[in-house]
Amino acid sequence: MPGNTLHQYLEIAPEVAAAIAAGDPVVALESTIISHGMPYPKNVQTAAAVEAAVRQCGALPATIAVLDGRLKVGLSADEIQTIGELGRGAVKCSRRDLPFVVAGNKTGATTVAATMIIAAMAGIRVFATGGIGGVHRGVEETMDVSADLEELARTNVAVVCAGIKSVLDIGRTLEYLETKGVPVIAYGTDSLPAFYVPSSGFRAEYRADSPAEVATAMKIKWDMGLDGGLVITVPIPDEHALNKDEIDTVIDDAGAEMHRQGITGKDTTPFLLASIAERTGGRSLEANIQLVINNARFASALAVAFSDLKRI
Ligand code: PSU
Ligand code: MN
Repeated sequence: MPGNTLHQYLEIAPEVAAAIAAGDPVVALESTIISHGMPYPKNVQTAAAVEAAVRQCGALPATIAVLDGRLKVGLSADEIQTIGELGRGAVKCSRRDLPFVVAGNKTGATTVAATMIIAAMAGIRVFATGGIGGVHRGVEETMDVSADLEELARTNVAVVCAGIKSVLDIGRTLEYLETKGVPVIAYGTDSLPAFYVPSSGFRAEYRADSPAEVATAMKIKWDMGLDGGLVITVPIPDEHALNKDEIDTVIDDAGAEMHRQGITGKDTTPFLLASIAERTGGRSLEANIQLVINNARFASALAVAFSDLKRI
């Protein structure tokens, strides 16, 4: 691929490149969750645990970031350590940021949107994370709609997450995804999961009970030329879930504090995650870690099923 203008900025780790070329299962992982989503050193430990879970489940992990201006697919342990130590010192890169971070030879962590872009460039179709961005509460005032949703509308990657977090406006996020033609699938449940809690109370439009079912829908969608992503929501395991009423109160308080401090734009999600972790004495962070590992396991099974389908 070198020489191709699209790919001259891309650097794929040899092990990952070989797996992609062979059609073997690969799972993309984002890096903003490491730099901005969790504190050091738990962020680095979690990233390692997530990669290990992917390998255990028969797929190859490919954590994605921008390092010194290079779009990197498949970070080494040292590179993950760098992103983890940088924390909020890394540029949080979404679609709009990529050209400038690359042009400036900077180091940036990729959001769901930017990770999807780079995964698709590399030929990876399955991506695991904790939560996606969405329509924020108070959108009538702020117009804060995550670029993740627009990316899901256009880029062919299946994103496995733990549902829509209630720091967001869940109903409006679902409306937006419907308008943009993005399927939202709940795994093994009829109710849409809501990140820290297994159920949001919103009905999921599509339910799947096996990775193969989701893989088939992915293949058919893209065979038909229906570009864009899919959101597969996996409920947090009961033993790691938080209490719904408690977390709702905490989220309300964190949101109110954010308004008092005048925090807006790309700082919103990191502020809310940190504030919620503080207000729950770290229990939300523990839940977050567990749900990401759980998502990575499902995503690996999905990557295996999708890879099997392509071989038929
Ligand atoms: N949700 C989480 N943890 C995270 C994020 C979202 O529970 O770390 C990160 C992801 O990288 C996501 C980004 O793509 O926040 C969304 O940011 P924004 O709302 O600024 O688009
Ligand atoms: Mn935003």
